[in-house]
Amino acid sequence: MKISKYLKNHILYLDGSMGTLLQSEGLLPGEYPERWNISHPDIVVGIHTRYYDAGSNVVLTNTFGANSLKFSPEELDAIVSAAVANAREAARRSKGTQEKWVGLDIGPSGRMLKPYGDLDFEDAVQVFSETVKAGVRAGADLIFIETMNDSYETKAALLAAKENCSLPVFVSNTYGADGRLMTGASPAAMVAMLEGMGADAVGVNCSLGPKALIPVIEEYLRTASVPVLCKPNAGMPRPQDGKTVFDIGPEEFSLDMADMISRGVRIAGGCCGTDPEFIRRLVSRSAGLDPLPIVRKNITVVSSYTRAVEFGNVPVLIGERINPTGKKLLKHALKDHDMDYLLEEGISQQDQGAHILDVNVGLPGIDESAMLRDAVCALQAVVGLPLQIDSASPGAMESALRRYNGKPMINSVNGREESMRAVFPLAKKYGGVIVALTLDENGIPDTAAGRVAIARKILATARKYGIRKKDLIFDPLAMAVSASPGAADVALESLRIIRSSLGCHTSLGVSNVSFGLPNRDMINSTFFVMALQSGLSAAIMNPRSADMMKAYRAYLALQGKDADFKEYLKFCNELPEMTSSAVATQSGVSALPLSSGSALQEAIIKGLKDRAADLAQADDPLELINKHIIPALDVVGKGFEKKEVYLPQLLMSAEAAKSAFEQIKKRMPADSRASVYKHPFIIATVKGDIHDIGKNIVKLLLENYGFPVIDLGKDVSPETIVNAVVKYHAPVVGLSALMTTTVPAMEQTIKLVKEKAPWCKAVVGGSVLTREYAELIGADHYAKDAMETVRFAEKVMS
Ligand code: B12
Repeated sequence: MKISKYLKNHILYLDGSMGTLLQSEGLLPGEYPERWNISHPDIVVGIHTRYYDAGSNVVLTNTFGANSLKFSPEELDAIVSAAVANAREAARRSKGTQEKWVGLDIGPSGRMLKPYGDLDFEDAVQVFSETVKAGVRAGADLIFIETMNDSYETKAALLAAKENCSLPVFVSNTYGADGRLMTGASPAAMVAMLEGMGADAVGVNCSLGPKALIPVIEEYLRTASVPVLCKPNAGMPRPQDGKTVFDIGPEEFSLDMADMISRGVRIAGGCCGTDPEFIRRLVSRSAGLDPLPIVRKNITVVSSYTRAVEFGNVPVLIGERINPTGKKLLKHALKDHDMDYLLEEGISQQDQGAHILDVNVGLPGIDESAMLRDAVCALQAVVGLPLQIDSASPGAMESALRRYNGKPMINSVNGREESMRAVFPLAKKYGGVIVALTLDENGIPDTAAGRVAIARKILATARKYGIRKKDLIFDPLAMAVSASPGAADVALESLRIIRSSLGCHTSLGVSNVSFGLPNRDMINSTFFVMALQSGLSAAIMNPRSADMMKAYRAYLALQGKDADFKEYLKFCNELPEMTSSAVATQSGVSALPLSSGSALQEAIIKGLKDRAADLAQADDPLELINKHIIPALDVVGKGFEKKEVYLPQLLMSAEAAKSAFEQIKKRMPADSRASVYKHPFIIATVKGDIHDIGKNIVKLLLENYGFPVIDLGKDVSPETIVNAVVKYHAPVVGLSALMTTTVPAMEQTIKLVKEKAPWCKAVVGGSVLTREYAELIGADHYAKDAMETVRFAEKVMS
C-alpha cells in the first residue's frame, strides 16, 4: 500500500534509536556506524528486525551520516544499497504483520552552510542529491530527512529529494529549549517553507523529551496541513559515570506519546535513548486511539529564516524601497554591486515597521539573475523579514527562489497564459505566496467585474498546477487617478469583491494611485485607509513615509487591532524622530549617523561588513577597538543570550567586526623592536572554541609592541599548544576561551604546559573568565584586555 494512503486512516509508527544499539554491539567511538551496513550486516538487520517486531511500520536505514562529504562515491553507493537491503531483509524476517516500509534516513551534512559556514547552498544540494539517488537506486520507499537544526540546510536536503525522486519525503527538525532551530527558525516558519516545497509530512525529532516538545508540536499541529511527526528523545541526555543516560523509560515515554497522538500527531517514533521496547509500549498503548483527521489549515503565510508572517490578522506592510524605479542612488548601488546600500534600505524599512520587503533589482544592462540572487542572499543574512521576490524574468526569479531561506512572496503572475506558464511551476517547486495581477492579454479591464473575472481565471489555472487558493494574493491594480478619475473606485470595488466572493487575500501597490499629483503621500495615505476598509490584506508601500505610517497606526488603533494602543503609543513617541515624508523618499544611507563612533557600532550590530570597514578610521586604533568594536559585539552577544538575535545575525556582526579590525590592522605598522626578543609569545584559542576576534586583537597589539607572536589559531588541542611551546621555548603562552564549556580545555592545556614546559607562563583571557577563575585553573596571569596582555608580556619577556 502507498504510505500516503495508509496515513489517511492510520497512525504510522517509526522506529527508535540506532546509534546507541550499535554501540552496545561494539561500535567504537569515532567509527562510522554506516560502514556496519557492510561489515556487520547481521547486527544491523537484527536491530531493524527487532523494531519491526515491536510494531514499527517504517524503519530508517542506517545511513544518518551517509553522504559524499564523508564517503567516496563508490563507498557511498555501497553503503546505501547495503543499508536499504538490510532494512528490507529485516522486513522479510520480522514476524510482525503490520504494513512495512523502508525509509532512507538522511541526517545533516555535518557542515554549516554559507554565510555562517563554508558549504555553498548548491554544494549542499549536490551532497544530499548523491545520497537520495543512491537510495532510490537501492529501492527505498520514502526519504526521511531528520535532525536538521538549520532551515537552509533543511531546504537543500528537501530540494535534493524533490529534484531526484518522486518518493514521499518526510522532514523532521530539531529544536532547542527555546522552541527554535539553532539558526533561529520558529516551527511556523519551518512548516511554511517545507509545506510550500511539498514535504509530505513534517515534524520534530531528537531535541528534548516528549513533554518539553509539546509547545513545538502544538504549533506544528496548528499550522500544518500535512501529517505531523514526532520522534523525541527519551528525555534530556545527561552524563553519568562516563556514559550518557536518559531520564524517561518506556512506560512514561509511551504515555507521553499517546498524549501526542491524541493531540493530532500521526507519525510517532523515538530518537536518542529509545529502543525496541519503547516502540512496543508506544504501539500497544496507542493501539486503541483513533487518529485525528488531518485538516487543511488554509493559512496564507510567508516566512524568513526565523519567522512566519500570516495574512489576515493585521494588514501586512510590504516595504517598496528596494526597487530602482525612480531611485538614482539605488541604480548606482546596483551597478556597483554595493550590497551594503541595499542592506541599509532593508534594515531601515524593517526598523520603521515593514513586515515583508519587496526586492526588485531589474535594470537595463544588469545580469538580473545574478543580482537578484545576490541581493536575496545578502538581505536574508542580516534582515529577519520575509522577502517578496519581484521580477518579470522567470530566470532571475528562479535563481532567487532557489537560494531563498524560507517561503517567499512571488511578485508576480498575471492572467496572461505565458505568465502563468512561467510562474506557477516555479511556485509549485520552491513554494511561495504569489501576487496575482488582474491583467491579461487584453490589458487591464476598466471595471471591477472585468478584473475579478481575470482573478477567477488565474485561480482556475493555478489549481491545475496544484497551487491552492491560499497561496494566491490578488492585486487588482491601483491606477493613477490623475489619468483616470474613477481609478481608485474600481480598485476598491475589486478589492471588496475579491475578498468577499472569492475569499482571497489582496494586495495593492498603494502609491501608484497618486502619480502626477503633488503631495503624493497625502493622497496615498488616504487611499491606503480606504483600501484597508475595503478588505486590503497587504500593501506595497513606503514604511519610511510618516503619513503612511500614521494612517496605518491610527487605522489599527481604531479597528481595535492594537491591544492597549501599545503600538500606537510607541509610534507617537517615535514620531518626532521619524523622517518627514519628503526626506523619506531619499536614500537609506541618511538613516544612519555618519560620525565615526556610533555609526561604526551600528554597522557592526547590523552586520554591515563594508560599511564597518569604511568607518574604522581613527587616530587611536585601541580606542576604536575598546570603545566601539567590543561594545557593539557586547550588544549583539546580549541579544543572542536573550534570544532576540540568532546565530546568523551574530555571525554577520562578527564578520563586520572583523572587517573593521582588518582596516585597523592595516594602519598599525609592526614595531621595529621585533628583533629584540629571541623567543616568541605563543597564542591560541583553546580546543572546542572558535571565537578568535579577541585573540586576534591581543596578537595585533603584542606585535605592535614589538613582540614576535606565533598564532596557532582557534580550536587548538592542548597537545598542539604544548608542542609549540616546547619547540620554540616560548616564555609565555596566551590562551583564549569565550565559553564556559571550553574553560575546562583551558585548564587542561595549562596543566599540560606546567608539566612539559615548566618555564612557560600562562596568561589567559576571554569574556567568561575572571581573575579568580583564572587562578583556580592554574593560570599565571589573567589579562582583562589586550593592553594588559602587553604589560604582562613586557614584564615576563623583557
Ligand atoms: C562574535 C561571537 C561569535 C562569533 C565568533 C566569530 C569569531 N571569529 O570569533 C560566532 C558567530 C562564530 C559565534 C559562535 C558561537 N557562539 Co559566540 N559570541 C560572539 C560574541 C557576540 C562576541 C565575542 C567577541 O568577539 N567579543 C569581542 C572581543 C574583542 O572580546 P573578547 O573575546 O572578550 O576579547 C577581549 C578580552 O576578553 C581579552 N582576551 C580575549 N582573548 C584573549 C586571549 C589572551 C591570551 C588574553 C590574555 C586576553 C584575551 O582581550 C580581548 C580584547 O580586549 C560573544 C558575546 C560577548 N559579548 O562576548 C558570543 C558568545 C561568546 N558566544 C556564545 C555562544 C554560545 C556561541 C555558540 C555556541 C552559538 C551556537 N549556538 O552555535 C557558537 C560557538 C561555537 C564554538 N564552538 O566556539 C556565548 C557563550 C556563552 C557561555 N557563557 O558559554 C556568548 C557569550 C553569547 C551569549 N551571551 O550567549 N560567536
